Amino acid sequence: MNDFGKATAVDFDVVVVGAGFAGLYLIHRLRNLGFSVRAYEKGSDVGGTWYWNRYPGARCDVESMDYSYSFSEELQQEWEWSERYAAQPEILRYIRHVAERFDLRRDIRFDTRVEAAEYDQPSATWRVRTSAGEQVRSRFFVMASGCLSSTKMPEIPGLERFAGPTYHTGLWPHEGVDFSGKRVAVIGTGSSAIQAIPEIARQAAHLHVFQRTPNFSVPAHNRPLTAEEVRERKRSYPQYREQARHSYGGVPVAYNQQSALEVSAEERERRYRELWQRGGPFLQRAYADLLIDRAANDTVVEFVHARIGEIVRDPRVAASLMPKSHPLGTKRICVDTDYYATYNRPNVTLVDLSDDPIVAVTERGVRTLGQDFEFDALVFATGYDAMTGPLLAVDIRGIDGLGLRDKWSAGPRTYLGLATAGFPNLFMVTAPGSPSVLSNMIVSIEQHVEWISELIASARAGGIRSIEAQAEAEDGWVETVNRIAAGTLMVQANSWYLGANVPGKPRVFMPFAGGVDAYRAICDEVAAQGYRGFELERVEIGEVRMERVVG
Ligand code: N01
Repeated sequence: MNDFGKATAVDFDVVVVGAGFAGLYLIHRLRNLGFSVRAYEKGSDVGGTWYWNRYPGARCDVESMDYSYSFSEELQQEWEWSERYAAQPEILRYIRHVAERFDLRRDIRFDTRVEAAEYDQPSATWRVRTSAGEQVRSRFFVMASGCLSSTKMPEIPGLERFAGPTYHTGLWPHEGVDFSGKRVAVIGTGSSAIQAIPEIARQAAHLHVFQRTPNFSVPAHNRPLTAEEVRERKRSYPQYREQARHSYGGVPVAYNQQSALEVSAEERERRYRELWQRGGPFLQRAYADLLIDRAANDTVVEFVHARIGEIVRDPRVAASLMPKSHPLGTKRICVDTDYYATYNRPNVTLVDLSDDPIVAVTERGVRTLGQDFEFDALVFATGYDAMTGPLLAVDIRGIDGLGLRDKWSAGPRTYLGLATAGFPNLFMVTAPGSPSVLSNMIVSIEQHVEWISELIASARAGGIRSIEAQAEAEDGWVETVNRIAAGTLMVQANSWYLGANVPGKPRVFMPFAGGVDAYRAICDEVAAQGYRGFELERVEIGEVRMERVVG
């Protein structure tokens, strides 16, 4: 235990919420720095999102050799990814391997939720209460609870009336589900649905897909990795990872600096086809202005509409599948295997809800304004209360009992997406105000964990017992995040980036859209300037002296 300058005794230096990619790396890093850590995890094992999301077809849309930790050269050399895009079981095996390799489970309490955490100002410690009735005190409290871990059911009357089984993609039964011979409905057409639909269609007697808003999806072109590819990437990993850390989205790709409008229609078509053939989410980065200029974006929208028209045989179904209400890339682009082609199957029906919305779930199925449907099983692929949901699920109280839920009632406010004024010694990994969901999560997680651990280590070295974001620094950061988002088309879509999928949620663009490279540079500069924008409280023998570091 570290005394942080004659401070009150604590049970742990740091309490961490979550044992996914972020929580595990925090345990490892903090432990290596000599801190005592306790993590709490609501699941029965490690894995976070990959522990819960076991729906058929669940797969990462970032390539496996990018979507993996870089902090240990031995780890990245010894682990063998089998496919270009890893499926959920393989990612979960990887996370378990990491937990075992670094002996991380001994600091985790599974099947335990953190219900409340309260800051005690006189002692500058956090009192944390869990669902197991445990109360512990720690100097620091770190939320590593993920961005997409609070599942959301739709606001449809009668949900409880359906007589058959219902599933949410984000809470899938561990034993799997056999849909053979069943009449199944999938509600929703986001990333989860787009992966699950082709798999469920292969099994079910009949599948109805209820679509409120079509999404843009690009083929993954997933395939096994060749031994040569793996060898080559492993050989160049140190440089490759460094490039990833200094890229826009956490994956090193060469971005085209041209405008889509300054090249000929033939050249554009060639480039879009090349990226479509390559597969994966990079179509939205084909030209520099796709996410900032509607006319430029229209060119890529037209390209995708044409591909949908080519793949889907029934022109009416194809037309329904063509997104028209938002520019490409302003909602998370989907990456699929056989999604559009699935609608050519005789056992698949698309129900376009745009002018015939769902009005109720009934005992036997789903009722729209115009029709009643009967099913044996319902699958809700209706998403998450993203980013703020997992943070606000815990009753977090800062100075003078201020609730985070109250402080954020008009939308999340953070400094660097890492801390929030009024809540000293609380840190958040990949929270609103950081690149998080707009980036390769693992790159962002590593950067956050390293930054937070270094801050905690320097607090110990300097006898600092509390660290709090200053309100003015936070105001400035919120303004920066908003300004960058407002310069893009991303604020035009009703996306979960803006909280638009949760009725009543304040419409605030949550992630930092300036890129991981720029973000990292800002975080590094803040640290180099003695943690500019944070207020540090140093304990001197027999007295408490406030030290302000003003940026
Ligand atoms: O959730 P979503 P998701 N009636 O919110 C519909 C990540 N992820 O779980 O658009 C009818 O995107 C809703 O319709 P609408 C990724 O970041 C990654 O699919 O609101 N429909 C929408 O179609 C992703 O973006 C991977 O009109 C209703 C759907 O439900 C994020 O997770 C895989 C409805 C929800 O889509 C979330 O994806 C999976 C209602 N009442 C997920 N309510 C990969 O790495 C909601 N909907 C590949």
